[in-house]
Amino acid sequence: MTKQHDDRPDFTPYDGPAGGWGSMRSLADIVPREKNVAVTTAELVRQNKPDGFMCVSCAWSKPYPPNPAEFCENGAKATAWEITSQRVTPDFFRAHTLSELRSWSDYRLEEAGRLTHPMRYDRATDRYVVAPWEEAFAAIGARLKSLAPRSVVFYASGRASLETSYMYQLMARLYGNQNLPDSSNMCHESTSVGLKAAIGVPVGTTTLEDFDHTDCILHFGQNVATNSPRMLHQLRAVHKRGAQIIVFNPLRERGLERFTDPQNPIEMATRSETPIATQYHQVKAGGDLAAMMGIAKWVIENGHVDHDFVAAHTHDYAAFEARARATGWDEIERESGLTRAALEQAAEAYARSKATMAIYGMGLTQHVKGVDNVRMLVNLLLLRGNIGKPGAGVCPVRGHSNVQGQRTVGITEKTELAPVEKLKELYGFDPPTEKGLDTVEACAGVIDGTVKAFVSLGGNFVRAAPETELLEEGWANLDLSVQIATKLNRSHLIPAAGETWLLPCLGRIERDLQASGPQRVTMEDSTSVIHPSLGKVDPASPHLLSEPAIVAGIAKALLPPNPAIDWDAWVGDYALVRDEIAKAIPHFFARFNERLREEKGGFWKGNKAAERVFETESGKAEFLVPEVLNATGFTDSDGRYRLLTLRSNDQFNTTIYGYSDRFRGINGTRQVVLMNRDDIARAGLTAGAKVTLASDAGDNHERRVGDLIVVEYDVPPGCIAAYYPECNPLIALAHHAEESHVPAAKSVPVRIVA
Ligand SMILES: Nc1nc2c(c(=O)[nH]1)N[C@H]1C(S)=C(S)[C@@H](COP(=O)(O)OP(=O)(O)OC[C@H]3O[C@@H](n4cnc5c(=O)[nH]c(N)nc54)[C@H](O)[C@@H]3O)O[C@H]1N2
Ligand SMILES: Nc1nc2c(c(=O)[nH]1)N[C@H]1C(S)=C(S)[C@@H](COP(=O)(O)OP(=O)(O)OC[C@H]3O[C@@H](n4cnc5c(=O)[nH]c(N)nc54)[C@H](O)[C@@H]3O)O[C@H]1N2
Ligand SMILES: [Mo]
Repeated sequence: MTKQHDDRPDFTPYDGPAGGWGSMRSLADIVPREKNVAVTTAELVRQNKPDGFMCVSCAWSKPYPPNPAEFCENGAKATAWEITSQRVTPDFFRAHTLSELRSWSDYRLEEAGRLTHPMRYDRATDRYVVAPWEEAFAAIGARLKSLAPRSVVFYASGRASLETSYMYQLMARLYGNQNLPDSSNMCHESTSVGLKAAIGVPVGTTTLEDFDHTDCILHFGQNVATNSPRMLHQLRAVHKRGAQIIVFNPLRERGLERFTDPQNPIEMATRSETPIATQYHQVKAGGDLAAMMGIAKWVIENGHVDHDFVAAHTHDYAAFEARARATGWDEIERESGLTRAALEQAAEAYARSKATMAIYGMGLTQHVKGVDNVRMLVNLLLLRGNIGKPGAGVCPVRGHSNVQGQRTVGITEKTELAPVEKLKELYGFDPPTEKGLDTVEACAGVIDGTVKAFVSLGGNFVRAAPETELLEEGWANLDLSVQIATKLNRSHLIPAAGETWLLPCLGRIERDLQASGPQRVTMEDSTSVIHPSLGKVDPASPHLLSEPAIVAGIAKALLPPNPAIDWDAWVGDYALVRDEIAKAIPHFFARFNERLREEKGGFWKGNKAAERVFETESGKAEFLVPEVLNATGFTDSDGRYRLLTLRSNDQFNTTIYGYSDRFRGINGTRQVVLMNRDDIARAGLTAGAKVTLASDAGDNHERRVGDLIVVEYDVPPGCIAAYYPECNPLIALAHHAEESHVPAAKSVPVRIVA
């Protein structure tokens, strides 16, 4: 039985595989709790199918033709969570003030169910009260018109469709800003910046087919069994073919060790398991640059560089080679926490491989040197010509199901990534060219008062972002907060000084009926495949509007009429929005609607780097010479730890499904800090003790998180781990990746106070 938070905490190491019966039991717990069992089961079968809906959980690629059951434990939880029969009605808000709701846990807030009515915050009673949609749009439009466009932020959380996202960025640019941060700014922005500079594209180069041809995978900082479980099918197949899977992760994550396919009756009946990793290296948090330098050094010094590829396709190799030769093994060992022998073993396997893929996640991107991490991984691939051939390439594993697609259609604060020339031509206006605010800059603006209004297309910004305490204080001074959401969360409970609107929308699994009939939407997965998605479940409430309808409602109240834009017609038929996308971004979306009809499983939008066309400054793939090998951005000192913030197997970002982190054996609580046995002793603590963590950012601002139970765990010395979002109050806003501004959530400097 899955533990709930009121149960007694229990820390028993898990010895089962990923997947398997544990995964089935976890589902058997959560699906009935959401009390929509018949609907959920039918919907699970439609998940990630050409005529079904795209899973609302992760962005991992969907095969075509699909597997009979292309869903996983965590995708099923996300589905059950969204189509729950629980409702947050006007009665709910009559019963609870916002002050009271602020004392609720993230779990309890979302567990209350789906939002049903558009609401306005009423300060006199400290409650949300029902308000008609027309009143909401008129008030929001009027308030935004009274503000300077540069003081308004339009955030997006990565789930909304390509159609909604295109309309949203267009509204912001017509209004006069590109303050369009997106969850990507807290996530894979290090990828967008790093890969763009290195190989000329901001996204990965591989597709699912590459898994059939690869003979080595370098796997850095990604927790597959929890965050992209469907990828276990590909990894297992790779392992069964006898290929190498070399993992670098400070934690021994179960899903990277072994897997039982819950959809395979024989494996389930015989309880057989497939190992995943062929080598597992417990690198220090922030030690990957050093580990990768060790591999590169061995490859170079032992004559395994593909000099033909390097000469034909890359730039700045000589400087990188000199740096690798000059770097000593003592520095590499110290900074990575790994032995020379272990790194040579990884390097030998890599050198033997004819086609290597590099897969990675937040373990690389969320560091002060996050962009260098990404570029160093590309260095490794370039050394042996591993870009632009079958079975090879770089594979960032994206987070939200359409986060990559939102960037593709213009939700970006960076002018060079948006189709501004086309927007100008199509809609006859001068799109803003002043760089917009990213997540870190938006937080800074809320804190210093220069941001006056915050519009959120999904997400839970206050909880997901760093510097929680100051952010919440600043939030309360806003003139306007607009929250477009499916479920209640902390960001909805900090009312602005001016107006606060809570606007409930349809989820992707629900039927979206408009003037021209039921609507499909589209999204882009981690490997740049564009998929259609059709919701069929009855909407959670008759008062919900679709996301395109909400964006159009605000846009019409805010903007002067434009003869080239008929917002109502677009809402009536999303195919018209796709025609606009095809015109604005023809190199990816030409014949968008036709291709959706012709290629039922979706279509690959293409990738120049995968054809060895590198649209970089030099026209070649760029080697990066890293300045330092420590990715944390701070020096180690006595009593200072590197805190890595983790997701459990029972959450989707700030959405907490329950209190069971099965693979890590942590059950019944999230208030833990995982520590190495020697570190516990050195600090004079014992397992089970309660401690407070304090930030050690050196800026004299006090940041603390208390009541954390010390759990003995296999983490490298000097590294400790605890959960996100509980630990976000410890992250200083200034502690972020240098070029990409991704908060450095995987190595936060902290001290332990008893
Ligand atoms: N079920 C579920 N699925 C999800 C999500 C979810 O919360 N729940 N979130 C979605 C989103 S938005 C995203 S971005 C992805 C996130 O998916 P991941 O990229 O897997 O992110 P995390 O779980 O934060 O941590 C990644 C891994 O990095 C390791 N790590 C930490 N520090 C380091 C380091 O310095 N070096 C190395 N090599 N490894 C390190 C951690 O031990 C952990 O195993 O998943 C998406 N999918
Ligand atoms: N310390 C630390 N901080 C982190 C991270 C970390 O690893 N460590 N990870 C970062 C990462 S990778 C990310 S992506 C961010 C996540 O940041 P966000 O994307 O802002 O947060 P989520 O928790 O995914 O947002 C959940 C809310 O989205 C709303 N929602 C769900 N579905 C829909 C929908 O279909 N439409 C609309 N309009 N709303 C919907 C619901 O109201 C729900 O409460 O957090 C970042 N913060
Ligand atoms: Mo993410």
